[in-house]
Amino acid sequence: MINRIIMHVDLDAFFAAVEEKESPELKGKPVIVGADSKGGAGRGVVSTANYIAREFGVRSAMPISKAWRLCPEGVYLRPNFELYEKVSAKIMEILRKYADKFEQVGIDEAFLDVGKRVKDFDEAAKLADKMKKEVFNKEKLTCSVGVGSNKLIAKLASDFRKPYGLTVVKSEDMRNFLNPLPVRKLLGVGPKTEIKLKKLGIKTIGDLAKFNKETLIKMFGKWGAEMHELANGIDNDEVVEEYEAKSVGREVTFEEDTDDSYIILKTIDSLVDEFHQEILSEGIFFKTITVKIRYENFETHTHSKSLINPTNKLDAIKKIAKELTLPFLTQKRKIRLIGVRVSGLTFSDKQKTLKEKF
Ligand code: TTP
Ligand code: MG
Repeated sequence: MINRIIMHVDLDAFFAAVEEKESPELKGKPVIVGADSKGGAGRGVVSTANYIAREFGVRSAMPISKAWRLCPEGVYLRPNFELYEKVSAKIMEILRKYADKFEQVGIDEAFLDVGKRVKDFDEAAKLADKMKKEVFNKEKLTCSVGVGSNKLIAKLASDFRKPYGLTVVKSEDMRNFLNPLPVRKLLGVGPKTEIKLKKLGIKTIGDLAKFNKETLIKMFGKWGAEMHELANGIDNDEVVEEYEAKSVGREVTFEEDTDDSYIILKTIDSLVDEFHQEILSEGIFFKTITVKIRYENFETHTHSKSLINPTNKLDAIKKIAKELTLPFLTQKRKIRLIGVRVSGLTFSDKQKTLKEKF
């Protein structure tokens, strides 16, 4: 895991930026996308706000009624997810060309491993700049890019300067970059952990990095050790193609977001039934099963399991797909999309002979 060069790209005020691009009359105004504001009486939350609305203090996940109090002159819009998904797909297509390995992690963000196509961070910076400009020229949207030696640093870097920022953190600058950042910036450190850490006198990532690891383990268990590693800039997580090129599968967006385990598990069965026929008729055997889950806020996760011996069995896919899904169901969060895919494909002997003949 040496000398990696990873980029993280994140679009600026994504939903609001797409709305502004569609309706030029919004330019220069505060734009808030989210639940129905109902003149201040609306329930539900803000999905996102453009940078002008953020100057009024409006933020993602804030109650829409509070946003209204802070910014009554704002333009309030309901989200148009289909449109955002279309625009996202176009942008991802552009970004993908810049990567050796590409992993989309949300509707507006992706990791790129560029270690094979650039020789150092300076070249990576030039590549990132070119990429940002291509996105802007073709889609009229701005993104911010972070470059670092792993995913952790790249993500923190893309968040560091926004909008339309480019932050490159060379390995030798990593410590100075991380030290002053608040612990909340680390993935997994939520409000509760933040309070516990504060009681230990830990406010910044630098404080956490030099704190005694054993004490953290005593307090937080395995997560304590992981947190300490992150604070020290250690992250070996690789950029993985969401699905390998050679794969078979299906995904579906629910008509209505759901946290109903019965519906979700039934959907897995029917998705697998759909593509299993293809597996049999094409004589495919596979090793890896991947489940993809997208929550209502578009946060997307994939979980995979690889078998030692390739199989083509219907029951095996269903069983493993459900095992991989269960941890997502215990969270009682509404799910928007679910997908199941098999990869690491091999073909049966019959198929091989056919291939050799033609
Ligand atoms: P983010 O990238 O977190 O936010 P953003 O793109 O709006 O703004 P930034 O410039 O800070 O990156 O999320 C991407 C989109 O996901 C966002 O436009 C709307 C949606 N979203 C929600 O619906 N709810 C949320 O709580 C968050 C954080 C995002
Ligand atoms: Mg964004």
